[in-house]
Amino acid sequence: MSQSSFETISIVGLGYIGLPTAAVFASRKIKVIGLDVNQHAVDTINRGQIHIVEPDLDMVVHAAVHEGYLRATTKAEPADAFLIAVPTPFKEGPTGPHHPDMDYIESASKAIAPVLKPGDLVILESTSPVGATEQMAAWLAEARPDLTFPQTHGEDSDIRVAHCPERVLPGHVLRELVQNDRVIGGMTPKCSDAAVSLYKTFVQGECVITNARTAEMCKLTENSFRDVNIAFANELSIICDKLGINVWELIKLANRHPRVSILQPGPGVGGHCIAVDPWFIVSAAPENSPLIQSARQVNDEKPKWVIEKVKIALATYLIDHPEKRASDVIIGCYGLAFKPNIDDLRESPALNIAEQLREEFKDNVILVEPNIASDSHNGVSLESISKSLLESSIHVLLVKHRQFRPELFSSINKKYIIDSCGILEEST
Ligand code: SAJ
Repeated sequence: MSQSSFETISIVGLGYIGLPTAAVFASRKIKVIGLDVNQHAVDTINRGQIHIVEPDLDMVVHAAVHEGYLRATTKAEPADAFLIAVPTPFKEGPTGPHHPDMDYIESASKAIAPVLKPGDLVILESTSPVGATEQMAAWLAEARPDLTFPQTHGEDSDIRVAHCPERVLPGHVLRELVQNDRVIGGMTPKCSDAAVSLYKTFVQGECVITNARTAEMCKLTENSFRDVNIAFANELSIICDKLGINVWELIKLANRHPRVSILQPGPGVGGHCIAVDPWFIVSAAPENSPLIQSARQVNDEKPKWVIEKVKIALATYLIDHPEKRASDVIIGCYGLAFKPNIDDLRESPALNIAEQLREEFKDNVILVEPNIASDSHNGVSLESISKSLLESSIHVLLVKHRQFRPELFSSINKKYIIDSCGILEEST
């Protein structure tokens, strides 16, 4: 299939992945119809604006809408290729609380099924459990018995189906969409070829072909690898604290070995990917994934450890200042986002720690998040860095935002600083 076979592309799910992908296709002068259940998102996009935060995306969407290449709707319309980029969270299920939730993929499949026609390509981009692409194809086939699908008709099917997982890093989405290699898992070789020709309209990286199940597992493996590596760093940070060793220096030294590359400890692992995707492997093979499960546990428990450190620092402060009572002591929390230099609070361990501290110490906990424009979060006012430096006695460093320069904290006694993310280690 040549590039020109795709005159119209429909992107289903206009979130953190779908919207940038829609905008990039549209910037290549391909007609893109964005489909989303969220009327507010659809209206915002049709005004040429965006409802999510991602550098430079506003410009690209604005141009795409005003040049007439991108349009959003809540009702499916015919297209030559459909790209599904909806969330895959977890829910309570037979394997426990972390069972993959396929409801959004099912609704998306049922939404596009009525408008499919012979020759169309359907791609699942959402991070998915192994077998999800076959399941999606089964839902499509059930809804459209008049069309043939790869699971029954192989290379001769009317509809081609593939899994091509997204792998872009929030904050760098527009660059990574174009430059990253893509894993293309077609249900048949013809499905893969069709998907490659679609992505080649803008992907400069290599499009590497495999089958759908391997592509699904590949995406889960990438995020699990990162989770396990971060868990190792987090475990080391707790061990080093006990042994009086600076973990940041230790990791820097160990990483000088040509075959060692340890990631950085932090207050825990957040976001909607690394803390979720490993569970899709666990729920498929609970008996065979002790390492992946332990990593999840280590990372999920890190906030608790940070809170314990805050309480120890508070106790030390009160011993050092017998004239004060706990109710006099202000605790400053620096950073709420799930990682540095973004405003995204989803599954953020920093936010979780700050909220738990507020529950216990109420208004004595002040929050600083320079990346959030609003002056409050959930009714709690957000303070400036300078106010917190002035008023707080305990300083909890939670996110290594560029605004939290190490020298700001240089005159504060280290006993009263909990540096969970290595801000004080300039060159880490
Ligand atoms: N973190 C650490 N230490 C580190 C690196 C990260 O504690 O050394 C923490 C962060 O602070 C954050 C969490 O891990 O809380 C996740 O952040 P991240 O930057 O590692 O990843 P995400 O969730 O923003 O994006 C990941 C990426 N996956 C990989 O790098 C393997 C991205 O490429 C994927 O597309 C994305 O997940 C996704 O959508 O799945």
